[in-house]
Amino acid sequence: MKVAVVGATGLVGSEMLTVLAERNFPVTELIPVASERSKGKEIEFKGKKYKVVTAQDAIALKPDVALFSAGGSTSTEFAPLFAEAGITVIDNSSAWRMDPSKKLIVPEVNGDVLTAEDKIIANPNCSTIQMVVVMKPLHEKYKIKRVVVSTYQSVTGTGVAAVKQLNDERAGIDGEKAYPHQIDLNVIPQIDVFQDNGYTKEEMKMIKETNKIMRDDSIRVTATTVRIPVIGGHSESVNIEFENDFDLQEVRDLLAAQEGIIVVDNPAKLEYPMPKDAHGKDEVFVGRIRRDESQDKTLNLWVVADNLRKGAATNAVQVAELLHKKQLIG
Ligand code: A2P
Ligand code: 11C
Repeated sequence: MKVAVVGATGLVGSEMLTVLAERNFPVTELIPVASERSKGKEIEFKGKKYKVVTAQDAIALKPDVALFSAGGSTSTEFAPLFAEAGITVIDNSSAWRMDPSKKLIVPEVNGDVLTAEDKIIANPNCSTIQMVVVMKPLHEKYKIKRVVVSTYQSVTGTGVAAVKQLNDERAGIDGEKAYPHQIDLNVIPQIDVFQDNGYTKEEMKMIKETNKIMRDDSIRVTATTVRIPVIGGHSESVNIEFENDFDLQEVRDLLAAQEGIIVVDNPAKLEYPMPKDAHGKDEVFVGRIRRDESQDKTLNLWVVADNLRKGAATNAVQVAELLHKKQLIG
C-alpha cells in the first residue's frame, strides 16, 4: 500500500513512521510530506530513504491512504483535495472532528461506524482518546451518567518548541517560550486558548469529542486540563458516576479484558501507571481503581497513555489497519 504521512518531519508525524514500521503496516511505498521548507530532505523508513515532497506533489503520487498531522490549516486546505483524488485521509488535527459529516474514530470504541463513504476520517484529541477507551466497557455495563476529569498533560502535546522550552529551562538557558509561563518546576492550568465560557479549548474538546465518539449526548462531562513539566504521556484523574452499581473486581476484570488497556493497580507494591512507563507504548494504562466513597455508584480511576502514541500516531495507524481489514483502502 502507498502511504503518505503529511507532517512527516513533525513530532507526531515521525511517531507515525515509527508506529507504521513497528506494527508492520503493509507499506509498499512511503510518501513523506512536509512544507516547502523541507522538500527534498531524506527520511528513513525501514532501512530505505525517501525524499520529502509537498502536499500538492503527494496528491499526484496517488497514495492509498494519507495520515495527516501537519496542523489544522494544512488539513483544512489539503484533506478535501486528497479526498477528491480518491485518497482516504486520516486526520490528526482538530479541523474535521466536530463536522457532522465526518467520523471521529477510536477503533476499539466506535470503529464499527466506518464505511466506504468515509474519505476524511478524524483522529480525536489525545486526552479524549485515552479516556474514551476506558469509558467504553464501563458504559456498556453500567451506563455512565457523568464524568469529572482533571488532566496532567505532557509538554509533547504542544510540540517540539515546548519540549525545548522545558529542556532549556532545566539547563538554565533563556530560550524561546512555547508557553506564557515557565513550565519547569511549575504547573499551568491552561491548555490551548480560553473560550467565552471560561473553559479552555482543550477542555471543550474533551467534552464534545467524548459525546460524539461514545454516540451518547446524555453523558455529562466536565474537564480541567493542566500542563505539567513531563515528557512521556498524559495522565488523567477520572471520576465516573454510573446509572447502575458496580462491583470493583468486575470493573477491574472488564478493564483488563478491553483491547488496548493494561491494568496496573497494585497499591501494596506501589504499582500504578506513570507517564515514564507509558512512554513509547501503544496501550492505555489504568490504575488507582477505587470507589468514590463520597457518592454511590461512582468510581475513581487514574489513566495514563503516551499522547504521541495512542493519543495520536498509534490511533491513526489503527484506523488505517481497520480500513485495510475492512478492505476500504488498498
Ligand atoms: P516542516 O518540517 O517542513 O515545517 P509539529 O507539529 O511537530 O510542529 O510538525 C508540523 C509538521 O507539519 C511538520 O512536519 C511540518 O513540516 C508540517 N507542515 C507544516 N506546514 C505544512 C504544509 N503546508 N504542508 C505540508 N506539511 C506541513
Ligand atoms: C495537548 N491535546 O496536549 C493537546 C495536543 O487537538 O490534537 C493535541 C491537540 C489536538 O496540548
